[in-house]
Amino acid sequence: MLKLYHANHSTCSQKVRLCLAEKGLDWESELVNLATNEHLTPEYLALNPNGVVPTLIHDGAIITDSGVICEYLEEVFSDVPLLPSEPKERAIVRAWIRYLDEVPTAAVRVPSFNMAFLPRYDGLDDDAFQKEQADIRPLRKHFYEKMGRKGFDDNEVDNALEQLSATISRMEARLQDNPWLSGAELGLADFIAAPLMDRLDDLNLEELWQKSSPRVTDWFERLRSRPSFAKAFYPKSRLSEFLPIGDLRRRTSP
Ligand SMILES: N[C@@H](CCC(=O)N[C@@H](CS)C(=O)NCC(=O)O)C(=O)O
Repeated sequence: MLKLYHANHSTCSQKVRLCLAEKGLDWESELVNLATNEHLTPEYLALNPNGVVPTLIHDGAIITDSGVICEYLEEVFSDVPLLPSEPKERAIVRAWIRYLDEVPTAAVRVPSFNMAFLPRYDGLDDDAFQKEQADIRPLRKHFYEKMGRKGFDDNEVDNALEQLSATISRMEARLQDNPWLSGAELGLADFIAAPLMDRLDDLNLEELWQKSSPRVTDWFERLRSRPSFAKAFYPKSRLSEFLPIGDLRRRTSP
């Protein structure tokens, strides 16, 4: 009934896997190999024209975009609610979801690529990188061009760190009066934020919150101890389990 096209280590896939686990839903796994660009094949692009994971298939309907998928699951499988019942509270959670998508989800890609994914492009010259990696991506061509095969420059890294720190400050403030980002009850905003924090932790960037943001530290511990976390982050879901973690700053060697 539910089939998820996803990648083990993809933070957007992890968001959906957390929601599925919290709701206690069974689903069929269809792994998509991002390293070999399986997400850019005509077959996959027919499902998701953006050429990204995840994609959910439910009773033959194709649902794309992790935030949309989580909200869809919430509407269809409402037995375990992950959004508050009160419309004004729901609006606050939805604003968090949009913010998390727009700011930290984008920012976290900069350290992820610089520190873990870059070796994928070893052996390509600039021309091959442009043709074989950048030009083929419907959504991320300019992102790949900006990164290049050597990684994001210091200015991009600094901008990303600034956005991630701003997110953590905003989370710390929200958690001052609420046990969860979603408010009084745990919910979608928490499950959408958690994989980003897990990625930063995996890249050894936990100093972004560990000393400065005690509420965020405590929130993350509480979330991580939930059974849904172990279900969504099964072995090989973290980059450091199968890729060497390199420097945050751009490589200077060719
Ligand atoms: N807004 C989309 C973004 C999905 C996305 O960027 N997925 C990444 C993995 S986390 C991906 O498929 N990247 C493929 C690529 O870089 O070509 C969503 O939330 O589903």
